[in-house]
Amino acid sequence: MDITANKHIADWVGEVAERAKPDKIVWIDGSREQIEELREQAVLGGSMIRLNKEKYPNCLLHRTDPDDVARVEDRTFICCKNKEDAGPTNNWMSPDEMYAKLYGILEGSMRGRTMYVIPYSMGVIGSPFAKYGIEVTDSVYVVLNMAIMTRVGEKVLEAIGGSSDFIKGIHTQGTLDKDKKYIVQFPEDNTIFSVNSNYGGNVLQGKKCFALRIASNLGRKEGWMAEHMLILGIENPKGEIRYVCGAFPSACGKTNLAMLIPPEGYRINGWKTWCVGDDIAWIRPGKDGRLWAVNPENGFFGVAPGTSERSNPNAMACTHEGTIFTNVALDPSDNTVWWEGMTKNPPSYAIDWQGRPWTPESGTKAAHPNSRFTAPAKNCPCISSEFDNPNGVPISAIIFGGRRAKTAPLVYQSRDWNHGVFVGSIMASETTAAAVGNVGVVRRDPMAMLPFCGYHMADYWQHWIDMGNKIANPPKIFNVNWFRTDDEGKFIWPGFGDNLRVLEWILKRCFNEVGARESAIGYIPNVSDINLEGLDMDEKTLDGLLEIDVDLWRKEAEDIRRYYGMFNGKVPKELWNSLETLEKNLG
Ligand code: GTP
Ligand code: SPV
Ligand code: MN
Repeated sequence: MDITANKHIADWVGEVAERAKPDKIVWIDGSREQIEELREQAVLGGSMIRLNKEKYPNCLLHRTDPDDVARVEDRTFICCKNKEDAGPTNNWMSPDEMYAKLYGILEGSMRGRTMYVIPYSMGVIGSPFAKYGIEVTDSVYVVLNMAIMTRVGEKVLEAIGGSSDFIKGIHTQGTLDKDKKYIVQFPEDNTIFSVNSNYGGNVLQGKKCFALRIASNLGRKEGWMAEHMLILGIENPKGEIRYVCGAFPSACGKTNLAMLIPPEGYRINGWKTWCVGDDIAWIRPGKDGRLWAVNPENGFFGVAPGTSERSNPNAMACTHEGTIFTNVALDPSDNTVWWEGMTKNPPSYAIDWQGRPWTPESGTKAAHPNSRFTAPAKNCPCISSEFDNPNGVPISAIIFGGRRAKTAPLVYQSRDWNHGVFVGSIMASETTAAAVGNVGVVRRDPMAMLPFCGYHMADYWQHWIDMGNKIANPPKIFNVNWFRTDDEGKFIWPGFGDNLRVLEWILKRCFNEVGARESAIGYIPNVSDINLEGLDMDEKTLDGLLEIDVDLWRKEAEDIRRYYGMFNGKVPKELWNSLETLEKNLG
């Protein structure tokens, strides 16, 4: 491939190499042979383990440094000229200061190593949604994961042509020193730096760094939206396929909903589900006045623990070929993988995610709670036939959701688009192992974008309001909560496949096929309108799941008022209006 054809790319790669001083530069051409060779090299070099060739053909296991297992939100920065533009929810440093720091870390960091240059596309190459990037990295792990998660290689260079319109990304593993770890977005320069990490969302830059933090800035400028959302097609017995997007915070059920299998009663009647995406949606207004969405990724970087033949057989099927596992346990008896929740009975002996001997009596987790699989989207048995459609799919509903033990009901519908934006802006959820820090603490995570919005959060809400004004047929906006608990702390709603019962109501609402009750927070289903057939749940329990505790919601409204106060008077008036309506409704 002609690597010097684009002077902007060649000059920039040369400049990075001059600083990082790698022994060798390798351009990723996207060929099967090159990827195979790098996989073999990783296995021979000891950084990856090849799994059972019959049960897991072409699958590898990787273990990260024990201190480098998740996204690091306190080390993630948005570096734009004015601090105000990053807003109160992002870490900020001036670009000059940050570049100086990063170039200091980059200097000579690849000595003795190979620098890989990965041209990649987010979205189908050539699609009106597609955006291109070049990530240079000294990590084979990054190359092999990016080759699954994105479309890589020569075709991307061809699409970029002579243009300077590509996102520059630099990654060096460095020393993995926790205190010198930086994940940095420079939205004004379309540049990304990840240093001293070699984990998932920190370093697979196409994902959170580009497709959300940088892309949210591009979307704001260009009139589209970059969202932390799954995309799911739901086919009813008449053969109509309707699409929904769902924004749930990290490790709160996007992958599971995106691959759900209808309950038996639904399957018999002809219901089917089609996965378009499990983590990120790029959304644009179409000529028909609807919103259209694509999944810019090409694979799944899914949470392993809890994934089983029972909870998510589609995800299990995804992982049986060409998959990279990160920080799961190894069952050495047959060289296969295991994680908590995969099977009822754990293996009697395993090698844990840190490479140590493990037994069920060890009292520790065999797999890290944020262990993941990187699987090609094409492996998914229910992958949508629209997956590669360059124009995406039309969206009927947007669904927000999170982990709330009490406050949020199973489902409710916003009164209109602006009220829906309010519902998204007040999302709160218990934190999970997807990011380093406390787990199980409720925090506000607007639109599931708290860690991913690349500019001022209140400007982002304004962008949502503006988008609503631009589209004639906006999707209806809902909120769901699969995670309400009983007095013993157990989930009341069965979740997973049974979530289709709620989706059915949501879609009926979108097409005016069912009524609803008005409540203080929005429209709530009539209990008889959620299909409980084949489910071991009575209407009284369902009624409890739909209950709105006025005292809790009054406290919630107070907290929202406090929360909005953080944004320096920039919260859109439409959202204040919704808050006032809520307060009034609660009395
Ligand atoms: P990221 O990839 O981090 O953005 O996460 P995600 O939103 O795709 O989360 P995922 O679907 O992987 O779910 C994470 C965890 O939530 C797993 O432990 C699942 O078992 C659990 N989970 C998912 N859906 C449900 C549900 O409907 N009910 C319950 N109780 N748990 C669920
Ligand atoms: C998330 O944390 O939301 C993920 C995993 O999807 S990571 O790619 O590590 O960000
Ligand atoms: Mn995610």
